[in-house]
Amino acid sequence: MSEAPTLDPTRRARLQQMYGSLSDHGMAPLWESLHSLVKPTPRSQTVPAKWDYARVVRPFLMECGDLITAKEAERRVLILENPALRGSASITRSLYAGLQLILPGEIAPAHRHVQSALRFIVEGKGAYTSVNGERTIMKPGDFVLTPNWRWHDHGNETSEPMVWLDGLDIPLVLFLDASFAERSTADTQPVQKPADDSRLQFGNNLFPVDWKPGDKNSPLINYPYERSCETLDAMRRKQPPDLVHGYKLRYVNPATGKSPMPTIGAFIQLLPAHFKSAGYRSTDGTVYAVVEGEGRTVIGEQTFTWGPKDIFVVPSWHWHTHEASEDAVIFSFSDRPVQEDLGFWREERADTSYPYDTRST
Ligand code: GTQ
Repeated sequence: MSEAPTLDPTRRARLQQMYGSLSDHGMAPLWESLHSLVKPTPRSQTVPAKWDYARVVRPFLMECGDLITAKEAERRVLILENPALRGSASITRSLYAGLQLILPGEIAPAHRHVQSALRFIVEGKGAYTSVNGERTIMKPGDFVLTPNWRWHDHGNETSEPMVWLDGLDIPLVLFLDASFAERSTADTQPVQKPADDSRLQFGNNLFPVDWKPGDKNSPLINYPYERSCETLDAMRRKQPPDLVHGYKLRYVNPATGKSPMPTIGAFIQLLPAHFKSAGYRSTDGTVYAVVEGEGRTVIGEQTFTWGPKDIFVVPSWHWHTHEASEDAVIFSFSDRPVQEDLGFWREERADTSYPYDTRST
C-alpha cells in the first residue's frame, strides 16, 4: 500500500501550509499516516537481542551487589532493555524483563502494585518469596507468580546469592495509565499460611467444594521445575517432537485452564539434541530464558547462540528457528493471553520447508 497520496505541487503546498495550522489546533490529516497507523502486517519497533548471563549480566549484577543493598534499592534489578526501546524499561512493547539479585541475609521489602510479576529462578536455591502471607521456597527452574495487587516481599536466608528473571507487564500498565503501587509499613510480611499451602490446596486437581476464584489469577504461586521436567519427559517418551516447538507446554491456571495471569503467558519447552525447528512466527513478542543445554536461534538474518541462563527476545511476527546441539530446556513468556482475549493473536508455521532429523549429528 502506498503512503500519502501524490498530488500536484500547488495542492501539496497548500496542504503543507494547512498542516501547520491544523497542528496548532490539535488536529492532523489521517491520509499522511494512515498506513503506518493501520499497518498491513505487524512491523515491530522491537529488535531481536540476547543477553549473555555468565559473561555480561552476572558480573554487573554482582557489582550491583557490592554497591547497593536490596533493601536500599527496594528491588535490586538490572532491567533488560530492548536495544530499540531504550529508556522505556521494555524488552517488548508490552513487557518488562529484569534480573533480580538477593544476597544472603538480605530482604526486598513488601509492596504491591497493579503490575503482575512472574519469577523464573536462574541461580541459587532456598530463598523465598512471600505472596499475601504465604512463603514459597524457590529453586532453579521454578516458575513463581506474584499476581496483580498481591503483597510480596523476598528474602534470602541461605548462604548463596539468589538470582531470578522477573517478567512484568509494566509497559502495558503504563500504556493504559492504570498504575497504582504501595509500600507496606512492615518490610517483611508475617507468615500467615502453612508451607506449600497453595500447592497442597490447589495443585492436586482437588479444590475446596465451595471455592470460587476471586479473579483471573492462578491460586498456585509456585510451579516447581521438577513437575515441568516430569511432564516434558512423559511427552517425549510418548510422541515425536512438534516440528516447530519440539515439546512445548504452557503453564495454566488450574481454575480456568487459561494462563496463570491474564496479562502474561508462560511456556516451557524441550528441544531434543540435534533438533532443528521449522520456521515460525507469531504476533506475541516473546522472551526466552535458557534453563539447560546449548543451541542457537536464527531470527530473520541474525543468529544468536545460547547456553544455560542466557536470555533472548524474538519480536512480534519475526520468522525464527531454534536449533539444539544437546537436549535443551527453554522457558518463555509473552503477552499472548492478552492478544488471544482480544482476538488479535496470530501465528504462522513453515513446517514443510524445514525438515529435521533428530538422529543426525
Ligand atoms: O520484585 O516486586 O523487576 O516490583 C520490577 C518491579 C521486580 C518485584 C521488578 C517490581 C519487582
